[in-house]
Amino acid sequence: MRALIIGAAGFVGPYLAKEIQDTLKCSVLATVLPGEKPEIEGAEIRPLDILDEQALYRLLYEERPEYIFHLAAQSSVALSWKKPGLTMDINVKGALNLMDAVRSLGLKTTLLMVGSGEEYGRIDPEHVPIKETELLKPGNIYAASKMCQGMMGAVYAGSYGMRVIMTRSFNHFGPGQSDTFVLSDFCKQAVMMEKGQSPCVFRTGNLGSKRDFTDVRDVVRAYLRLAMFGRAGETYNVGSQNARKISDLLNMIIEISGVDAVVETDPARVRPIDVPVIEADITKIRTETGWQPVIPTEQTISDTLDWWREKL
Ligand code: A2R
Repeated sequence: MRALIIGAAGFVGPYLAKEIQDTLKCSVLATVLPGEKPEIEGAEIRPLDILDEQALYRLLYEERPEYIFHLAAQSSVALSWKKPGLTMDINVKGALNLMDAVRSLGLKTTLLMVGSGEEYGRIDPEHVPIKETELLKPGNIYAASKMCQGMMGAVYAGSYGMRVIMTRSFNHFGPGQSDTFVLSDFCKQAVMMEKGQSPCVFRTGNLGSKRDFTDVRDVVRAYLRLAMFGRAGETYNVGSQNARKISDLLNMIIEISGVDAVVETDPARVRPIDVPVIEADITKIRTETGWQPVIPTEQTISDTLDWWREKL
């Protein structure tokens, strides 16, 4: 048996590769963008740009994987404001290329398409925690691109009988995440202060919004449960169902790291439109697959701080 991870050089890929090996006990083929050189333990690595339709088709023709996990994306909301065309190309056209290659080859594959909690956009506070049946009102280009991916996944599953399963993954974090994501950025800033590499000032964006954060190691366990037990054509929230204010999480980071610092707003970190509360209702994934997150936020913060301590 063979599992394929597309876009494995990012944050989630190495964790997912390990989880697949532990759970499915099968070999993992991991694609990375040409030029990327990640360390992915136990996985065979191949270069692939998902916008190269022929290369994608050739890879699937040769490998015929039983499972495909689609992670490749332009995954930054901030960058999606600056590069909307690129975001749409990678997240929409890339996803379409993948599903259509699977269709045209007639592969009997389970295809997990990773979407985002951002797809829900501005939610009426009375509708929080958000169920999968909620109307999607994406508030940024990244969210719109992921919504398109999910809609295409439902069409491919419904019209061609393909086993396509979609996630709406809420914020995840942990060791190894880029500092373009808020909690990793705060952890990095704390460690720079510890090491005397920067003044004791946290530079922050919108601290008032509430977000639903899950440890990346819990997130990849959810992806495996969904690949094994999810229903074709269905979309599942992956989150904690426990939204927390970014300011509270910053305070937790300050407390765990022990740095003595002041907090200042940095206009460059403030998003043009921010959604006040995002929180997942995870009843569907919990009842259908038995998954729920188990790693406490304090643990994730502590591990992420340690990771930055080693890296910086
Ligand atoms: O943008 P880069 O250089 O970091 O490369 C990303 C890669 N990627 C691509 N892979 C193949 N063909 C492309 N045209 C292409 N463009 C970008 O996908 C990166 O190595 C990988 C995605 O990893 P991250 O951005 O670190 O996302 P993460 O946190 O691993 O999340 C996985 C999925 C994404 O679909 C997110 O939108 C979603 O979970 O939350």
